[in-house]
Formats: sequence, structure tokens, C-alpha cells
Amino acid sequence: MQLREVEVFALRMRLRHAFETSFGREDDREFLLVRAESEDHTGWGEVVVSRDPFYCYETVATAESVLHDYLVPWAMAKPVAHPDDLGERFAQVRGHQMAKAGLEGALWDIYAQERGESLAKALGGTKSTIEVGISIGIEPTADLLLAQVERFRNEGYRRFKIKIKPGLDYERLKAVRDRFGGVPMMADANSAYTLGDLDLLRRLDDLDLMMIEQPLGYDDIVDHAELQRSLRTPICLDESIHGPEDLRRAIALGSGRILNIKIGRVGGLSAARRCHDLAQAAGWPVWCGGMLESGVGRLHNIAITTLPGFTLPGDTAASSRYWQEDIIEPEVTVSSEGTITVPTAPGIGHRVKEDLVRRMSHAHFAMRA
Ligand code: OSB
Ligand code: MG
Repeated sequence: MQLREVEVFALRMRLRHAFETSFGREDDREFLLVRAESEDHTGWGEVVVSRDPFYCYETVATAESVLHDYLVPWAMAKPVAHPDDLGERFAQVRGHQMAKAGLEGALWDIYAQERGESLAKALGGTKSTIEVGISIGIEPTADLLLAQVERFRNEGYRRFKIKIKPGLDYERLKAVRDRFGGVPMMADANSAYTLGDLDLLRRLDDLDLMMIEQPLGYDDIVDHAELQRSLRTPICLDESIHGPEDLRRAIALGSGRILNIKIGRVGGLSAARRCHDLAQAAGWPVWCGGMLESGVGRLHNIAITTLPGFTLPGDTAASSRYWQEDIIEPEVTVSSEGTITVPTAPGIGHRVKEDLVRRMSHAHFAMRA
């Protein structure tokens, strides 16, 4: 495929329910959308950055700059035979995985449309429905947390991820365990602890959690290995894995036993697929994480989750969990059994409300080949 035009839109979307983690609180999502046009097709990708560099170093501003100055011109410079080839073309830019992933995602959408296949099928996915869970932020009180779990359990979600931070951890999780019995649940600490908290982390073993996600440093795989040796609960890595090479090292060290794959964090769908393959070979189950995506990123998440190694429910909830109005049509819905039906139309498979995107976007650039 040869790109004719790439447009990048900056969006700010109000979350229906503020989302708080150990690193901060988000009331609005600020992120970028990429619209890429080839001779015959239009593809969409989402750059899952935030306004602030609190989850990782990338932000709306860094992604906008790197896309404008390097990645978009390089993607348009000559034809792309396969989206897998972009990794090499982008390699001179170190890091900036989310910026790379957003643009690569738009090319994957085009590539799938060219083949007349759904994005899931083009990636080699095998499922027609996927199982999903939900990620619940740090709520102001334990009662409000319990009310959230209750609501989402009634809606059908298959597993509950509860955000924790020091002081709001064991008791909160215990309250959920006591109220809801054996529900599949896990905790996500977003790097809020150190090995100095070993006693507390060990107590979490009593709660029969499916896993504890990223308890230690955002860039650590050594302390996590030590912690995993002293915990029964599997550790799931999120922040510290930025691609297949990080994963290879983490597997070698035993830094965990499960991987959260976020397409943006690992640098795109091609890298996500390679992480999936590596994890599968090592016997690590994987699941698809989320970055409070709009419909565009959500559809990419659904597609990657159809690969066979995604054996645990992910964080890909319904559009309505996040947005008053999503930017895709139809919106993503979750059945009362906690499943999402994988789109079968070519590419990402749902229509992007382009007029709405153009009206909502507060900054924009376009480049032509
Ligand atoms: O750590 O998985 C995380 C959201 C923003 C930043 C980091 C994380 C999250 C989530 C939400 O847990 C997942 C979602 O519902 O999209
Ligand atoms: Mg996480």
C-alpha cells in the first residue's frame, strides 16, 4: 500500500466516570487519532497517550511531535508491503511506542480492508467472541467500590480488576472478596509498591487473586522476579514491558507469570502479536489491557484478543462504560455473559463517525505524499 494522506486529530473526551489509579486521576481522556488514506481505503488508529506523563513518558505533545517530524513522513515515503515492516522503518526513533502503534494501527486497518478481511482475521485471530472483564479505579470509599463491582457483575463482566495503592489495598480487596465470594478478581497497583512492602504484598496471597498487576517499579523486572519467588499469586506485568525484547528478558528472569498486552505500550499490533507468540511459547497466559480507549482503539483491542493465547478476560469493556457517545457506529457492547462479538466486516469493522471526530478535535495536522 502507498499512503496518499495522513491526518492526526487531537481529541479530548469526557469520561462518564472519573478514573483514578495510584498515579493520578483522569476526568477527560486526551489522545490522538490517526486517519490514513491509501489509493482505495481509509484506515484508523488510536494513539493511546494521555495529557500527562504519569503512566509512561509519552504524552499527546510528544506523540504529536514524533508523528509529525518523523513517523508520518517515513510511513508515506514509499509503499509499505506489510504492516510488520513498519517496525524496521521506525526503528531509528527510539521508544515512542504509542505514537508508532497509532500510525501502524491505521495501516493494519487498511491492510485488512485490502484483503477483504476483518482486522481479527488479518492478524490470524481465531475467535468469534471474546471474554471481557472490567478495570475499576480507586473509588472514594469502600462502599462505592462495592457498588461498582455489583453493577458490573450484573452487567455480565467476567472478572474484576481493582486498582490499589498503599493504604487502599488489602482491606478494599477483602471487602470485595467477602461480599462477592469467589468472583474472579485481581489487583492493579500501577507501580505503587517496593520490595520494602513485602509483608503487605504477601498478605494479598490470602485473597485468592488471579494475579497482581505491576506491583513494583514501572521500569523494573529484577525486583519483580524476586517478589514473584516469594508470592503464590502470579504477577502480571504491564508498565515494564515495551515490546518483545523486554518480554524475553522478563521471561528469562521469571519477573512474572502473566502478561498484560497493550498494543500502544508494546509499539503496535505487529509487536503485540510477537509478544503473544513469545508468551505462548513460555507458557505465560496473556490478556488485552486498556488505556480507556475510544471506539477506534477498542476495536483494535478486540481484534488482537482473538489470537489463541489471549486466554484470560481483558479490560476491553463496552463503549458506554466510558463515553456518553463513542466515535464509532455501532458502539462496542458487552453481552450479559460478558462477551463481545468480534466484527466480521473488513478492517476494524465499525464505521468511524468522521464528522464528529472533525468537529470534536481541537488540533489537527495533515500531510500528503
Ligand atoms: O494500568 O491498566 C492500567 C487505564 C489507564 C492507564 C493504565 C491502566 C488503565 C486501566 C483501564 O486499567 C483499562 C481500561 O478500562 O481501558
Ligand atoms: Mg495496569
